[in-house]
Amino acid sequence: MYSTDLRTDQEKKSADPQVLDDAKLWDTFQSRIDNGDVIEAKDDMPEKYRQTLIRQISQHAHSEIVGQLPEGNWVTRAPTLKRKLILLAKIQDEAGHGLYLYSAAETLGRSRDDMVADLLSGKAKYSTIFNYPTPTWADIGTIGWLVDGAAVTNQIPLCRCSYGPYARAMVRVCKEESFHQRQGYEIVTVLAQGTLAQKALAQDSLNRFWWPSLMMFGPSDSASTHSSQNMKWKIKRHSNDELRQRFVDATVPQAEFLGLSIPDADMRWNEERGSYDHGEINWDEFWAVIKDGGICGKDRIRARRAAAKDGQWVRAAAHAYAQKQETKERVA
Ligand code: FAQ
Repeated sequence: MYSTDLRTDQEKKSADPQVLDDAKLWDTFQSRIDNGDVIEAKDDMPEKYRQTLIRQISQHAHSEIVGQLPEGNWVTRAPTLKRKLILLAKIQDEAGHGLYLYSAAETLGRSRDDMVADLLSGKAKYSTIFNYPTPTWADIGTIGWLVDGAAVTNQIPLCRCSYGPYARAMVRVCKEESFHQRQGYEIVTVLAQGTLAQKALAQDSLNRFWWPSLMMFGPSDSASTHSSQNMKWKIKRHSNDELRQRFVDATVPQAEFLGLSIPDADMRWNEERGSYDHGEINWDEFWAVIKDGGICGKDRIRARRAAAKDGQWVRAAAHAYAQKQETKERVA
């Protein structure tokens, strides 16, 4: 795996996976998947499998990177030094997740520079959740509790994804996201058990983040374009609606324990299904945030463009250093 694209042309060439397009080879590939084989970077794979992984892994990486911004908004205003340290460490973890994920995607033959260029040009997607604002400290608790909670529900099955480099990256990511979820729930617990004003802050944040968190699992199964093929390839192990339901069932009792109300008048326990029924998600809002960036989309991209520009000299220095080392090694 490569953390930055510092490979020589020869190395890049040898890392390119073989592409499978012939029908017979597709069958062979599918048999490997059905057998539970793990696909590695240099294995033969259908071009569509490779492209779909680049799409999903790079979107996931962009989400981790853009996902630092709503929380970064609170680093200078965290209520105590301890909270500031925890928040800084969490944000740093998200940067690390982005790094593993870009590295995993690079094993499929797309450079990190190209993936980042797609993000900065607005071509690539990232999770809609990060286009919602974080105006109060309670939002930092809610992001940990709900956003990391939804992320970990979605990502635990990805630890068994058929593509090895992605699956392995997910193991560590999930451990860290679980910890993030608990730190967020602890922030919300302190607020919910605090003064009436603090509890109101926690409730207001839950009201704003509940529905966008449910949207993190993607469109309903009937509208999901990739689910069926991706489940066949064992990239996805469960459908969007299955994972969303799992998240709802785990989270509603957590809200009840805190004395907070889920902002859904139709939420009720369904004895027969052994699950909660929930109200209809506003899919118009979901697609509008994807298309237009919602409240914060323009700011998020502006911030990432500024970071790319300000960090250009660091990348140039790293390249120059790598080239110098390579020349030294060739001479030695
Ligand atoms: N936002 O056919 P499907 C995190 C797009 S990480 C934007 O169902 P698929 C950590 C989808 O790309 C959060 N777009 O797609 C953190 C597709 O568009 P395309 C990110 C979305 O891939 C926490 C179209 O809709 N996690 O939170 C969204 O089978 C706290 C049709 O959808 C991952 O990326 C959305 N919510 O299933 C960081 C996990 N949903 O490409 C900081 C890995 C769908 O055809 C702080 N990804 N779309 O133009 C996945 O599991 C899947 O890609 C899904 C979507 C489940 C997200």
